[in-house]
Amino acid sequence: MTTPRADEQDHGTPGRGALTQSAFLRAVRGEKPSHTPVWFMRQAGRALPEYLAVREGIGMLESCMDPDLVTEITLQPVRRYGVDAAIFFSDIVLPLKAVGVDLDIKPGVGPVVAQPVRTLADVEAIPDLTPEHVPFVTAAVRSLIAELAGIGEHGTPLIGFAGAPFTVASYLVEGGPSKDHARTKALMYGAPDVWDALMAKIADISAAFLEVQVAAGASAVQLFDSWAGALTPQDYERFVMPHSARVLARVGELGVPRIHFGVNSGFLLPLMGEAGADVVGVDWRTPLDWAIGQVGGRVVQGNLDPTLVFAPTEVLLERAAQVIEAGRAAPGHVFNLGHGVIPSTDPDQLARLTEFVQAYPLD
Ligand code: 1CP
Repeated sequence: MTTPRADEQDHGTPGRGALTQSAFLRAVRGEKPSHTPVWFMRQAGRALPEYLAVREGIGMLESCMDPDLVTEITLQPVRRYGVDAAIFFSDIVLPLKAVGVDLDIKPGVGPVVAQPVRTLADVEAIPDLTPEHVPFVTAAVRSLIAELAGIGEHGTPLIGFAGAPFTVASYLVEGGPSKDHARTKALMYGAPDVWDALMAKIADISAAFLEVQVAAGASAVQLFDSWAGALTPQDYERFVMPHSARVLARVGELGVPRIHFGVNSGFLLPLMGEAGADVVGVDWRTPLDWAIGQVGGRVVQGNLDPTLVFAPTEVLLERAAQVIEAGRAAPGHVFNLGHGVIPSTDPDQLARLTEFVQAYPLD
């Protein structure tokens, strides 16, 4: 198996190979695809028995650092569902671990940071990320690109991802998952200089992490600002948007499409688009037709309620049809759930949903 050199790879620029003609990359560029492309946030993971089997006895972060395992886990949902894009298997806190931050991902909990970051000295102690910190990411992306080239009519694009500065900062400041992000916002309001230093540090790390994935062949990127919905638009604009914009601008220089997503982010959608997104991800609470009016002619991604997989299949598919119909008002629409796959999801429901979306007539 040969892996293309970084400068030979297809990053979704028109005219550069079959992958650019895939439904996902066509939709993302605002061109008419053959069908509405579909993939699912958190499509790899605990909903799949084959994932549980390969992860047995191996920690989450350890898995993320093993290129063979990352390749296998990333491919599992592509094989099972035939989705239109793969998403790199990793985690938003992986780059922090790679530069030496003492953290773990605890089963059933999520990321836990040993010494939460609260002062300027804490921020300055975090090293910048270089490609040498994450050779296993480069190796895994390269092996995935080679495998994905042979899946689907035009090959299957790989989406790289990173956490946006606010969402990553929340884990670093709180020390773990949080509902209200109270300490994080206390730092933001109470020590804006420390806040800006922390956000700039994370922005550099996230941008570098995305650059590594794109250099190795990822066709698009998604910046996850999952918890940005905890902010008012004013606070988002002052304290968060400039830092996310820096990440997106750096990736924009590489010429790959950029998706920007947050949960409960209806009121933030215009700003999340203006931050430098080509595609705005819409969470399930936000009506898709309204969201399309908010994002200034941008392509949208979303936004079926992830709990609909627990409804009767005909209800699931009826709601999916409504999402596809609403998506027609945008220059392009990538079908997705409005947040990640819930671990107790029956994979057969996602298989039916994928088939339905891909077969839905667009004309
Ligand atoms: O042992 C396990 O299986 C741990 C569960 C798990 C998995 C499968 C975690 C811990 N992370 C992941 C992988 C992951 N994380 C992916 C790749 C898989 C895919 O999409 O197919 C991605 C894109 C993420 C991104 C991520 N991690 C986000 C943003 C997306 C979102 O869901 O909003 C966030 C917020 C995290 C933090 C995190 N990591 C893990 C958990 C359980 C959490 C959330 C904790 C919390 O509620 O605060």
